[in-house]
Amino acid sequence: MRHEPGRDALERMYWTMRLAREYETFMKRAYLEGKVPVFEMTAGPIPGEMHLATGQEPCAAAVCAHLTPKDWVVASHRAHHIAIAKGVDLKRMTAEIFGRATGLGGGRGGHMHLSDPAVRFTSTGIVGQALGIAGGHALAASLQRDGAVAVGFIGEGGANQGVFHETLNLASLWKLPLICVIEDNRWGVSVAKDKSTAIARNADRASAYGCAGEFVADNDPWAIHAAAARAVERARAGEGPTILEIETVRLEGHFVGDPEPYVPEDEKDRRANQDALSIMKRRLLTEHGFTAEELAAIDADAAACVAEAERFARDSAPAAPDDAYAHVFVEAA
Ligand SMILES: Cc1ncc(C[n+]2csc(CCOP(=O)(O)OP(=O)(O)O)c2C)c(N)n1
Ligand SMILES: [Mg+2]
Repeated sequence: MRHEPGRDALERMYWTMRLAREYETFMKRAYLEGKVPVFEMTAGPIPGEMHLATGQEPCAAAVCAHLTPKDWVVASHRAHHIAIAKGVDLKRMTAEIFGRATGLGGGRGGHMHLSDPAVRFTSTGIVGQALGIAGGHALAASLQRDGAVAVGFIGEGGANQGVFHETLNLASLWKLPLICVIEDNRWGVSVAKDKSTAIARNADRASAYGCAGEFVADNDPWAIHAAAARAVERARAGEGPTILEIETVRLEGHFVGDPEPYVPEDEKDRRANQDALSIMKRRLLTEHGFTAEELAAIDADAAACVAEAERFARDSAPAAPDDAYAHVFVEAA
């Protein structure tokens, strides 16, 4: 397995990151429809909360670059970039978020309950729980000896949940093919990591479980790609789990509509220069021989995919209220 991404892998990673960014730009616009000037959570085409992963795209694109269709991915409440990187059907995902009958879950779950069994992707709004579910997939893969690995994506806040300890303890004991990706964006809603977490690096917790731990600084797609390659290799070789802690940046608020009064001004200023997508684009042009035309074609392709998904969702019928109890109760015999 290549630790240094070749041209095709770089193109694929850029495409994935670009698609995720394009998608979330659209999502923010659509979510705010009907909600401005007065923010009202139930107004407009998308009800409920909306969490964007703008800025965190490399975590998903560079990790999922190593996965095959048989591998499992579980994401948290900030799931769009990960769903896209695992190949979830964009049209049906958008319809789900819009509450349409053509959605992945018939429009019942919405943005925080995205699930696409066809590509072995699911998500949960319960903080930290993605790791527990991924641990279950890893146990199944281990028992079935099918060579699959499971990746659970959580935030640094999720790493302080009990499920983190329980899952990593057993996964390490049983040498399960599990990768725990921690997207460390420094914030759990408005709580800074240094106010919630006793140690600086969550990857250091690996020593408590006897598993591997890797820390990747600066949201760097190349470094994430290399560390993820090692983690997947270990998992497939039966060497057990890896905690892969990635220092990333949340460029938007915790949810759309969060004015972030708690983020220091100098951090907001710094963020302006920490956009991994712009940095990657610059590096592809200056260090990797990509042309501006090539990247513009990828950008246009991503925009077209998003436009198609938006059209599909808006043209679909809403989930029927009469259908609300389907899949919830069974008839008693
Ligand atoms: C068990 C649980 N507790 C609290 C919440 C409410 N909540 C949603 S997101 C969040 C913060 C999560 O922070 P982090 O894990 O760092 O992820 P991030 O939002 O930064 O991606 C909280 C407390 C929840 N969804 N589940
Ligand atoms: Mg966080």
